[in-house]
Amino acid sequence: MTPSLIDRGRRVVCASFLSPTARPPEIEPLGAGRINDTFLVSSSGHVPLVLQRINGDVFPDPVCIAENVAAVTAHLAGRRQQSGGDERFPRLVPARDGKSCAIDHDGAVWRVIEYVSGAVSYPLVTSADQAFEVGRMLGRFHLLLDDFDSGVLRPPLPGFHDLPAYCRGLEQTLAEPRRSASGAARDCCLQVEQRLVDADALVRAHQRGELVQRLIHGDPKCDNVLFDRSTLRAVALIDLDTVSPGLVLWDLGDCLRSVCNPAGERPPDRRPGKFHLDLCRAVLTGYRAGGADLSAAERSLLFQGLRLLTFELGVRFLTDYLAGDRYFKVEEPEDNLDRARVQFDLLAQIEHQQAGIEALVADIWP
Ligand code: GN1
Ligand code: MG
Repeated sequence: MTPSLIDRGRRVVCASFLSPTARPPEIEPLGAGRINDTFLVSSSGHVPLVLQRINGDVFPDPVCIAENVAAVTAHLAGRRQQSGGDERFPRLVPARDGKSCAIDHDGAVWRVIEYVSGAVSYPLVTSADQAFEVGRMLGRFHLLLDDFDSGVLRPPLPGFHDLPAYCRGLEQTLAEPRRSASGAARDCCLQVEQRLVDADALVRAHQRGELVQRLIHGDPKCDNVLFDRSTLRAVALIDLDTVSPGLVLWDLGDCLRSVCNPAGERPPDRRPGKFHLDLCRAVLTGYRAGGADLSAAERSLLFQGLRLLTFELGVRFLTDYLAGDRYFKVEEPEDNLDRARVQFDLLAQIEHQQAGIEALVADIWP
């Protein structure tokens, strides 16, 4: 079969990262990211690599993303070595001309990171042991970056995790939707309306100085954790595009909403997800074991963090559905609406279990 233009473009850009003597590589899709395009590059005589096309419609400055990732991964590798941990954080592989990324004939930005062999990621968490490991890895990640000079990073995605801004974006989209808000979309809009009143709870706590910003991952959902296939320990947190200063509760909230809902973001049978308290306990116990700690204010607002991050993702999926699927990749026309419904169902469950979640936090941080 004759390779398509896109295939040929990918091959040309890939060559800028491989040694000139490398054999023509095999390039196959990898993972299920909703934003970037990711490929595994294998070529005999060369270690396997991960090639990614950074989505320029989402990230306003894709070159800065590649440079940020280079700085963060270099720091993680250094700290891991000093602390003797068993992590295997993949590093950015510069192009042959020394740059952090390569640009193809269409102006798209590509970068390459090391492939961690013998490791695997799980789209859904299936046991408390896995949940503990995800939490431990997030704690370890926060700990290893606690001395990183965030001044060297450029903001990857302005407005990321700004929930009041996402709510305003939904309102604007509703004024001129690409799809009308009927049926399930209307129900989701009602869910949003009921909760607008305290959508800025974390922002206000930050403005009052109760919550301080630290370096965070931004997207620590369960499939961004790599596990060693033989030890079953978590060995890396990947997908560092959104690393930036932020609230640690954004990370914990996002991690918990992802890990504690083993039905996933888009169950094939559209069954509502369920929030599992035992997995929540395991994640938070793991987080503590990873060495990171929370301030008193962070502990008391942890439930809000989980609640508001789940709410936020529901608002983002819903807005994208109404705006005509411009941000998250979709396979079916209703994908973003289904994803929004799952998050709003999960949100209701989280709210219903508030007392249990708060008791558990008090138990882990007595
Ligand atoms: C996106 O690209 P991916 O799949 O790692 C999104 C996250 C969402 C997630 C939901 C930059 O992450 O914020 O939580 O989808 N990343 C960005 O699956 O918007
Ligand atoms: Mg991501």
